[in-house]
Amino acid sequence: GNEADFKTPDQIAESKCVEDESEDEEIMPALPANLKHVPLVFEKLPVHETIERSEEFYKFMNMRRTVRRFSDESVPAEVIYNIIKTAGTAPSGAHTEPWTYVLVKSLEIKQQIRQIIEDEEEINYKKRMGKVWTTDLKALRTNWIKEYLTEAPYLILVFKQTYSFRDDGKKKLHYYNEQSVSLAAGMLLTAIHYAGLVSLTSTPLNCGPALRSLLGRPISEKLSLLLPVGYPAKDCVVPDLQRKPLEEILVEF
Ligand code: IYR
Repeated sequence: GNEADFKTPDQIAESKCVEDESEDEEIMPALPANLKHVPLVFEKLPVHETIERSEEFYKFMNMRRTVRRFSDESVPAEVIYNIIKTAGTAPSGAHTEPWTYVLVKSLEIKQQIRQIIEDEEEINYKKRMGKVWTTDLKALRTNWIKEYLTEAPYLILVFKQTYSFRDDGKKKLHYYNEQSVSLAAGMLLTAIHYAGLVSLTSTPLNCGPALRSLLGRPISEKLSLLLPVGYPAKDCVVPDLQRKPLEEILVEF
């Protein structure tokens, strides 16, 4: 995610202005203009229940930890499908749903992914990241050896669709695709945790194009995240990190 690919709808409209005006054809909306609006399905909770739920959910979410050592114990595929369906409920710009989840269960593909990532990460750690970055990371005890890429029963690769094509072959713009995919990834992590599984939010540096080709994804898609999903290894440890208290993350007026 960089600032450079962030454009407001106005900026996108402006950059397309010239071609749109010269083409004297009718603009087809991405969603039907006569799309029906239906009553919201909403159940109002008693306020005490809202308070209880918010507190319980916070306590539950505060137990989520990033895990780097996985067991090879299998997980039913339907669990992963439900998790990915949950991610698919995220809001998106103009309901473009700009995400593709590539699910890898095949050991052979996992090994190829691991090879690509370890080769790049070795260069990252030794050359690209630099002294400050590697020093900042020391406490997390990470390195370029990524056993989880072949140990975890599943890898989910989250691709951000920067655009797609409509049925009529015209390019479909994916507004706010960066934010939409990030929101969906948060819901994915939440669903993984709620299902009783663990994950690691990895962002393999410099591996996007090679992984995209390996998995046969189009050029319009960029790799956002790679998440191993499964159970933690028996002797798994996590760094004893503390989260910022509310006072440090909240500013109220
Ligand atoms: N991508 C590398 C390095 C890394 C970077 C950050 I920032 C982390 O929070 C953790 C790791 C890796 O996966 O090892």
